[in-house]
Amino acid sequence: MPDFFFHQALLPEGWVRDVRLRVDSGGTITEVVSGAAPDSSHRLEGVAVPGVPDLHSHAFQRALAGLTERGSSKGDTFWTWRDRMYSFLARLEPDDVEAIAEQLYIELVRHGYTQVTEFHYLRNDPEGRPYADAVEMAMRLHRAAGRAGPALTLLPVLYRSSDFGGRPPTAGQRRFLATVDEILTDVTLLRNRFADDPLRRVGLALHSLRAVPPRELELAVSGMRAIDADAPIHIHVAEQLREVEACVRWSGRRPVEWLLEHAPVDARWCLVHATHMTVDETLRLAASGAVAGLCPTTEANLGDGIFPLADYLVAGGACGVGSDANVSTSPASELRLLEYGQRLVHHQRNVAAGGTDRSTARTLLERAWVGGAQAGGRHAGALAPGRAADIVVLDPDHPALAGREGDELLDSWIFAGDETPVRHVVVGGRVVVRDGHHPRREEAAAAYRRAVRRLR
Ligand code: NGQ
Ligand code: ZN
Repeated sequence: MPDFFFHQALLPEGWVRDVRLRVDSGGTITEVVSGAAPDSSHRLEGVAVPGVPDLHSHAFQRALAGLTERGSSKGDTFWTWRDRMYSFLARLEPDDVEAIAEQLYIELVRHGYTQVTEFHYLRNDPEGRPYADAVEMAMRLHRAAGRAGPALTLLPVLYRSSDFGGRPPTAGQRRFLATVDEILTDVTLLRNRFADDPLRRVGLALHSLRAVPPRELELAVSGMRAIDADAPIHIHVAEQLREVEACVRWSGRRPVEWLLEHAPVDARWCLVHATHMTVDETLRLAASGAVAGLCPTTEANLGDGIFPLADYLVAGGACGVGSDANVSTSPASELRLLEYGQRLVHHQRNVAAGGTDRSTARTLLERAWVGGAQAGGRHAGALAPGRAADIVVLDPDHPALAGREGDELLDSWIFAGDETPVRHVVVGGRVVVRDGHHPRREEAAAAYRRAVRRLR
C-alpha cells in the first residue's frame, strides 16, 4: 500500500497539518506523522477524517424507497409499510439483490460511509426453501460490496416467529426462517470463506424479540460466542409503540428492559432503534456499553418516534448511525436529522454538542465513528495506528465548506446543504472514490435500472 499524504487531517488529538499515513498490506494504519514532508506519498487533496460506519442496512430495501409514500383509507403505519415490503421482497432473486446492493453500496461510499453492517434476513428462496448454497444471498451482498468497495460486516439473522410468545411465522416471513443451528452454520460458512479478507467480518443478528423466543435467543447467543467470542450481536428493539405494548403484555417488561435482564448485553451488542425507553432503561442501556443503532431517516419515514438522545449522551451511551431501509444513503442526513429531532422535541439548538463552544457535528461524528466501528466489529473509526485506513477526504473548495476551518468543516458538512462535499474515499487503504467518481457508477446503475424495472 502507498503512504498517504493529507494537508489537513483530524487525528484523535485534534486537527493537524501535513499528515503522512503509512498503511500495511492488510489495510491497517501503521504510522501517523504530522508536520511531514509529502515526499513520495500518494497525495489526496483535501481534509482527511475517519470514514463513517453504517451500522444497520437492509440493502434490498433500497429499491422500495419511494414506492410506499401513498396514503390509504385505513391510515398508514409501520405495519402497513411492512406488508408492502413483504410483497416487494417476495419476487427478489439473487441477481436482483446483487444489483440493488451494488448500486446502494456505491451511493453509500460516495457519501462517506466506508463500512456497512448488513442485518441480513432475506435468506431463503421465494418458496421459503434454502438455496443450494445456504448463504447464496449473503454471498451476493459480499460480491456487491467487493465491486462497490465498502468493508462489509454480515449478520445472518435468526427469525423464528411472527410475534411475542412464539406465534407461528406468517407466509410473508418464509424467506427469513431458519433454525438456530442453520444460522450458526451460515455464520461458520461465511467466516471460513472470508478468513483471509480484512474487509469482511461476520456476526449474528436476532431479528427482534417478536421473532426470536427466549430459549432460541439464548442458544443462538451462546452458540455465536463459542464460534467467536468478540463477534457483534445485533437486535431490533423497541422501535414501535405497538411492539412495546405487546412485550409488556407478554412478559410484564418493556423490550429494552427485558433484553437487559435476560441477555448478556455488553459492548459487543448493538440495539437497533431502542426508540421507546423510559429514563431508567436509557441509563441502563448506556451503562451496558452496548451501541444504540440509530437510523433517523428510516425511523422518521416509518413513524417510529424519537430516540432519547440527550439523556443517553449525558449518561455516556455509545451510539452510531445506520441507513436501515436506505431511504437516505448519506451519513450527513442521518446525523442532521438525529440532531434536528432533538431540537424539535426540546425547543433548543445544538443539543448533541454537549458543552459550551463544542461542535455539534464533531460530537455526533465522534460517536458515529466509534460506536459504528464497535457495532461493525471493525477496528476503525480513527486515523490512528492499529485502525483500518478507512478515510473520507472532504473537499475544502466545495461551496459548502469554503472559508471553514477545523470543526466548522464538520458542522458545514452535516448542516450546510444537501450536496456531499466528499472528494475521495479510502477503504482499508484502497482508494474507492476519487474526485467524487466511482469507477463502477455507470455499469452498476444500468444493472440496477434493469432490476428495478423487472420488479415493477
Ligand atoms: C426489517 N425494519 O426487518 O426490515 C424491519 C421491519 C419488522 C425496521 N425495523 C420488519 N426498520 O420489524 O418486523
Ligand atoms: Zn432494520
